[in-house]
Amino acid sequence: MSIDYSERIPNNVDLAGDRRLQRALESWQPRFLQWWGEMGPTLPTQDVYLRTAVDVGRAGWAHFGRVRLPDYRWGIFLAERNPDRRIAFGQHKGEPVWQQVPGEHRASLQRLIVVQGDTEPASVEQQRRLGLTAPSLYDLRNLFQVNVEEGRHLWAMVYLLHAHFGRSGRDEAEALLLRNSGSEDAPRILGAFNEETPDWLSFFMFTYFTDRDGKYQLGTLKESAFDPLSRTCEFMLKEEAHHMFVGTTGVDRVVERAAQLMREHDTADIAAHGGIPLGVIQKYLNFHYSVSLDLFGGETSTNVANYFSSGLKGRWQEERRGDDHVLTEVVTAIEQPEGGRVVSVELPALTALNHDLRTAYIKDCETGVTRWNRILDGHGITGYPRLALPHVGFNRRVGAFAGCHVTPGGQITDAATWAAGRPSWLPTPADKAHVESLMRPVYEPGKIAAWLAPPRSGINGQPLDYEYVRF
Ligand code: BYC
Repeated sequence: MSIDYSERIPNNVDLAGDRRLQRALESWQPRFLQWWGEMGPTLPTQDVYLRTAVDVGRAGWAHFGRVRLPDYRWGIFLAERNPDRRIAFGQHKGEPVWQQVPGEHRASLQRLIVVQGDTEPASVEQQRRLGLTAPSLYDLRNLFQVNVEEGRHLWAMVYLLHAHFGRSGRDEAEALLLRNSGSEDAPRILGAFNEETPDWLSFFMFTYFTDRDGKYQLGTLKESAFDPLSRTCEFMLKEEAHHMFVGTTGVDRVVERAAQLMREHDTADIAAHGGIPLGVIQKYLNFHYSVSLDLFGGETSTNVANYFSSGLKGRWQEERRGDDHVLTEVVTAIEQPEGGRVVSVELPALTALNHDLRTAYIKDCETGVTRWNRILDGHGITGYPRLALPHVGFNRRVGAFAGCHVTPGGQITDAATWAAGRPSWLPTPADKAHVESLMRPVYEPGKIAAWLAPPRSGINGQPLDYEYVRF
């Protein structure tokens, strides 16, 4: 079903056919816009070259054009319904998927939707000041594209809450606008979404590592037996791909510029030459990767076992897996700290599903590191340590390694050794101050800040010197 843009709330769910729901969402809409005005991007602009979803089908779903940010058409878009879709896993495997929420799963499903929904506006809040220091109009436009789509992902979850969870769903939808990233009194639910994103290196790392958690979590919710959740996540995943592109190519460009400066000046200490040294890039990577690993929850979790068995949340690429999709008889190995060492233990696969998802995520993260190191190779950089993912136990607050002092190499140490190593492993105040000192806005079409390389190509076939944002 194509998207109806003549409606106040663009949608492909026949909102006009359900007046009560339409009215409820129309009364949430001004509150969303107020939140966007107060907590969204702070940089005033005239218009931005953005893509807007026009269809949910495979081909040609996006339209590009200049849009005033507050006029962006946030709406409700679900992927096409497959009338034959059946539950792929758990106790209900083989049964038709649910169009309504079964009473016994109401609380759990609502919780999952609220947690997912909470991250979307949180990221907009974290990124709200970045426009003030954008390294180019191209980057500024990408930031705003990410922001409006995260806003739309909030709409996606709010639709589910309003349409399927009655009064408590409406209350939760309201609360999604009341919690704020980093707030003392009402913080966002998950840790990584209360961290700051104060500079563009953090933004690129966030969109590489934290948006990638989003990809994997949405991938598991796409498998859900609750069909409206599955369909909405399927469409969100299409939008999400661009966010990760921003992260991957953003870090590419920082690494590339670092390599150029290292060659030019024959030193790794390129801070004085306006670059970000590889050691600092590694520390930012360590930080964003470790807080993103926390987003997978504990390695062992009865919550996740229940979600899986009851059909609420599947595994990454569930249907491509060769096992029985029920997992009651299956065991798996996980790493955990024991007596000062990291050991491997066997556990029921069902309770280790967060670990299963995290394993797929880590493999995906490694592709970025390989590609950044290839950029260094391409510039003939030798004699310096390559970028690497730290050990899963490093800097963790959630799961088996929480409270342990693990080095990036995977050694368990004591608090004093860890504290002494910390400045070499995580960004120091001096590192942050240096990165901050490079954050000066470049708003001239075609111009790029000197701390990163230009992108390989423009957006939607436009040239690099296109005026992606007008003031
Ligand atoms: N911080 O059994 P456990 C994205 C809670 S990112 C604080 O180990 P479980 C995006 C947990 O809720 C994707 N609390 O974990 C990216 C539980 O509390 P209750 C977001 C945490 O339940 C960039 C307790 O600790 N989507 O989309 O198996 C930009 C025990 O936990 C944390 C989702 O996460 C934490 N890090 O799984 C924009 C999907 N971790 O219930 C967007 C929905 C755990 O005992 N969420 N806790 O009170 C879920 O699937 C699960 O809630 C989790 C945790 C994966 C988060």
